[in-house]
Amino acid sequence: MPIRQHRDWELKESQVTPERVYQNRRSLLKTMGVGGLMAGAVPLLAACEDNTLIVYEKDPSAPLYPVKRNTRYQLDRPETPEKLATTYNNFYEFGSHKNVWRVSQVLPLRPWEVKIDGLVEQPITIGIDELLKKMPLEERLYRFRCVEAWSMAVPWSGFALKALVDLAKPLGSAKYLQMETFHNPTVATGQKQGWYPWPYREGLTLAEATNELAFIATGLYGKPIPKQNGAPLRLAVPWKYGFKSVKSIARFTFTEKQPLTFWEKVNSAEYGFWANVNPKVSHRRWSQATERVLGKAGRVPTQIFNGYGEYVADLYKGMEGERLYS
Ligand SMILES: Nc1nc2c(c(=O)[nH]1)N[C@H]1C(S)=C(S)[C@@H](COP(=O)(O)O)O[C@H]1N2
Ligand SMILES: [Mo]
Repeated sequence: MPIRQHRDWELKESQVTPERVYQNRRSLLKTMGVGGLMAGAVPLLAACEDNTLIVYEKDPSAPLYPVKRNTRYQLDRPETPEKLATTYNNFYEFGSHKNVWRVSQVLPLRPWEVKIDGLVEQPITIGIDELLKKMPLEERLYRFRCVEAWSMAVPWSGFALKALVDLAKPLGSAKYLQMETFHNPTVATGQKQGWYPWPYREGLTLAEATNELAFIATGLYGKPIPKQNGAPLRLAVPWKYGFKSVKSIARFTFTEKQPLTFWEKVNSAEYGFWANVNPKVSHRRWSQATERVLGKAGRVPTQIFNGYGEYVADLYKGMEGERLYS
């Protein structure tokens, strides 16, 4: 069932056929396996001419956007067109193809509880809307470089990960921050594939997590972040390969030991913990020297730390013996 998403404020009254709204709502809710959805978040549905099912979903965070841009972070290239950044995605929970934007629309976003636990003064469970109220929202333009050698440049909205670390009050013994995606195989059918170590897990050192660049994105292009890009909250660490930027986070855990991450578990020969961008260190199967910019012909040179060395190079001083770049 192909599904296309329009946010409720984009809905034109004339586009909705009431009978089909009524007929489809029940069947979609069934497909979604939704029991616990709040009344306010029940999606409105309509079928458009090509029989694509459109989900008109009330997103309670919508009025928060757009947020003020932080001009400290400038791009060296044009913004990627919104259409491209939101229709060419990696999200293995919904399949291993790039066209996950359609099937990911079934992910229910409310209620969305975020757990903060591990080595903290007091574990916290907080709903996403409460969390958004507490966090200092801003917009940042960041480059983004996938390990597969494609790249984009997008306006994320969200907050510095450091603000969440401060809220969590980690103990002195905490050295790492582990981040995990939801686990819901009924909805995210990719999670039925048992050879992957679900839930998707990533991690940073606390020094990385509190670096000014580490960002939690809750919006994109001045609107709530689309499901396919990792709603309702995902990591954005632009100096690392894209797989570090874990989507749809449900849990933050402070640990003493380095977390074993999703791709490291799948294939540790090719993917490690650090995964900092470096044009001089090839992937085992391809060069990382250049990248294909989404929406542009040809290739451009890749930069060390994806061009963010002035902010992050110091984090890795004295660690030259480690596998920092894959
Ligand atoms: N939970 C989860 N997070 C994920 C992934 C994934 O499959 N599942 N893919 C990663 C990879 S490989 C990339 S390149 C980026 C893609 O982000 P985008 O679709 O917003 O461009 O998400 C990362 N975060
Ligand atoms: Mo990626």
